[in-house]
Parts: sequence; structure tokens; C-alpha cells
Amino acid sequence: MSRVLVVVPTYDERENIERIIGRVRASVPDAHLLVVDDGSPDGTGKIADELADGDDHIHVLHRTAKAGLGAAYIAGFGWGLDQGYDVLVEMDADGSHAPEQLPRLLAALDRADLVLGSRYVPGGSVVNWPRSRELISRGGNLYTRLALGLRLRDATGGYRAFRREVLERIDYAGVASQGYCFQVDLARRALDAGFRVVEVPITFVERERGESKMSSEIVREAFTRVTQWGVRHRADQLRGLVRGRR
Ligand SMILES: Nc1nc2c(ncn2[C@@H]2O[C@H](COP(=O)(O)OP(=O)(O)O)[C@@H](O)[C@H]2O)c(=O)[nH]1
Ligand SMILES: [Mg+2]
Repeated sequence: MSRVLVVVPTYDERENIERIIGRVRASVPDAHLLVVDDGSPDGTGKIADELADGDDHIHVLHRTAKAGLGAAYIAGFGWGLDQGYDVLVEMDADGSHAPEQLPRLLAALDRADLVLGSRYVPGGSVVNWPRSRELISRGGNLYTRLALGLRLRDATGGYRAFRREVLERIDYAGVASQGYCFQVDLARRALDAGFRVVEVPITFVERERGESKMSSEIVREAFTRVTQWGVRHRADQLRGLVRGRR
């Protein structure tokens, strides 16, 4: 049996934290959980500590300031690798990523090194998103596919399972981006390193409680970086083509 760690970054998720932890514990009882809290002013970290006190499968990493989703995952992955976990899972705290679907993601690891929970493969879906939000997400994925030539339908999603070997190889700590861009960068690094990446359909349900931390800054960052990578990727392709002709 692989040892699985579900990493859950939190910022002001007081209304969601207990529920999500309970659902993870019920759906995958053997898995451990790591809450990575950025000093949430609403006391999320304290609630997580109380839950961890009564359950040896729950762990909490406290960080001092809100530093973004990417930085929280980098810290969480580092902790999980140090502790010797075989599989590291990314999951939001707000209930958008159903823990009940985690067994399906984990099962796919027998034919993959990285499993992406995907909203945009057949069988996947998004529930309760405003049209504008879905457009940003679908547009972002289309743009990513075109610019980078990635054969992924959902490269921006944040519900994933990594074999530890992937993280050990791809210099995840060097991923500077936040938000969606963080996810795109991890996926392309895994593909570039030759790992098997598969997409498994998920139902993404928009949060019912608390507030999204998505911002126009996160979207802008993703657009800028994907464009830079895309230009570099196409230039590399062109150089390869020219070299081939000579
Ligand atoms: N530790 C930490 N968690 C964050 C930060 N920003 C967002 N999160 C968490 O990341 C997850 C996804 O964020 P959310 O606001 O729901 O983004 P959305 O789903 O794109 O609207 C949630 O569990 C948030 O609490 C941050 O700066 N630090
Ligand atoms: Mg959310």
C-alpha cells in the first residue's frame, strides 16, 4: 500500500475546513492530510490544530503570511517528501474537489505518474460556475494548449495526484508562479521530464461557503507566463526544424 498525503492549502476557510477534512477521512481512511495554512485571520489554522489533536492522520503546517497557493503547495510537498509519503495529492479546502472522487484519481496512478482531475474530458463537469468564470477557465486552457502544444484538456485544475518521483525530479520548488499558472507549470515540467500524465474526469462544484481568492492578478500572471513559455517553445521548435533541414 502506498502512503498517501492529501495537501490542502487554506486561507480563511473557517466554514469549510472541518467538513473537507471529515470527507477526506471518510473517503480515503488510510490517507493522511496536511493543512497548509497561511496564518488565516479567521482562525482556520486553530480549527485545524484542534482537529489534528484528536487524529494522528491530520497534520498542520502554519505559515506566517498569505503567500499564495503555489508557495503553500511547495511547503506542503517539501514536508510530505521529507516524511516519506509515496503519493502527494493537491486538493482545495472549499469542497470544489470532491474527496469522494479521490479513490478514482489514486486508482489511475497504476498507469500514470501524475493524475490530473479534469473538468474538460468526457465525463468531467463544472457545477454552479458563473458563465464568466467558465469562460476564463476554458479560454485559459485553450490558450495553454495552443501556446505550449500541451495535449491536456485541463492543465489549470488543482485536483491532482503525484507519485513522489515526479516531484523529486521536476524541481517543483523552482516553480515561481501562483494560481493556475502554478498548475500549468507543474504539468508541463512533468511532461517534459517524460512522466506519464493522465486525465481523469471530475465534477468540480463551486464553493458554497467562504470567498474565492481568485483575482485578476492571478489570471494576468497566467496569461503572461504562458505566453512567454509559448514563444520559447515555438522558437525551440523552429530551431529544431531549421537544424533538421541543414
Ligand atoms: N495557504 C494558502 N492557501 C490559499 C491561498 N490562496 C488560496 N488558497 C487556498 O487554495 C484553495 C483554492 O482557492 P480558491 O480561493 O477557492 O480559488 P478558486 O477555486 O480558483 O476560486 C482554497 O483551499 C484556498 O483556501 C494562499 O495564499 N495561501
Ligand atoms: Mg475554490
